[in-house]
Amino acid sequence: MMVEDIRPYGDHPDDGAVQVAFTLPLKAGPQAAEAARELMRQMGIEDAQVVHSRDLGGDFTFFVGYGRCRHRVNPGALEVPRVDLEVMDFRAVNQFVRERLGRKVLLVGACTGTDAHTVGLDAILNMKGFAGHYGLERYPEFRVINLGSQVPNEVLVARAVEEGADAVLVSQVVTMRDVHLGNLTRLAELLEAEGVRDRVVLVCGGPRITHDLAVELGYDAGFGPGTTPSLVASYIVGELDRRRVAGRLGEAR
Ligand code: B12
Repeated sequence: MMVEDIRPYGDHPDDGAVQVAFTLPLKAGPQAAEAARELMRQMGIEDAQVVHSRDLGGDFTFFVGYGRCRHRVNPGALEVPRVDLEVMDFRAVNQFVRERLGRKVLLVGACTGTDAHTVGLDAILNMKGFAGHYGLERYPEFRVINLGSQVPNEVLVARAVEEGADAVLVSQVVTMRDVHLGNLTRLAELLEAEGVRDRVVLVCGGPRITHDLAVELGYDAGFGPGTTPSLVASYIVGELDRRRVAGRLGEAR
């Protein structure tokens, strides 16, 4: 179905109904509420109403607003940055590794820097998996080393080098003050400095990670919300195979 120029849906189709939430650096009161409404109007929201506000103390007020969004979007005209591949299931990935790579694949993962949010990385790596997909530890053709939380980049790189990792998987959930950008960049640079960047498939993930951002930071791929272990497994083994084939072609020349 070709969808064009849609608006949000609330009460009835195309009514544009939206809810927004934000905090203003203002003392709670009528002046602050009017500032919130004006801001919503400037966002393109008509019939802007403040339906909830709370004094956060320290001259900050939190607002929830409702209104009708004037803007429209044509989803068909958008280019979606993502890892584009055919996702194989558990059985197919293991078979692919046996037939195409002929050896076990070694994965080293960590939440790096100060980040202690392990749930996302564990969803991908832990045996029990996520959203009905087995985690990568369950794959007989993978060996997984999960270093856990708050791992310094240096420790992750040292372990990846020591073990001869095929892939390094990094999770970054906290993005306050763009801490993830510095962390991820330093890891890529460190692998480069150790001369192993080209020898590993380097992937990162987290709720605010996009594939485009990851590539921009020097990664092979980035995975955002809703990522399944099967997608990550399919990407890694596919990438290892592409590199294997490219290497073989190189030798033949
Ligand atoms: C649980 C949680 C915690 C737990 C973490 C426990 C643990 N062991 O992980 C605890 C209580 C410790 C915690 C602490 C903090 N938290 Co917290 N936390 C959350 C919460 C509620 C859920 C996160 C979660 O588990 N999501 C579920 C997983 C499955 O989703 P996911 O991480 O997106 O993972 C998926 C994908 O992103 C992807 N993925 C993720 N990683 C990777 C890695 C790879 C390699 C790949 C391929 C894919 C991948 O695949 C996963 C599956 O699809 C979120 C809010 C929210 N609702 O999201 C806040 C949140 C992340 N926390 C936040 C904050 C601020 C903190 C603290 C700083 C609070 C404080 N002031 O102390 C501390 C920081 C601690 C630290 N040093 O990191 C903020 C971050 C804001 C920001 N933008 O940076 C959030 C968004 C809450 C908020 N709205 O303010 N937190």
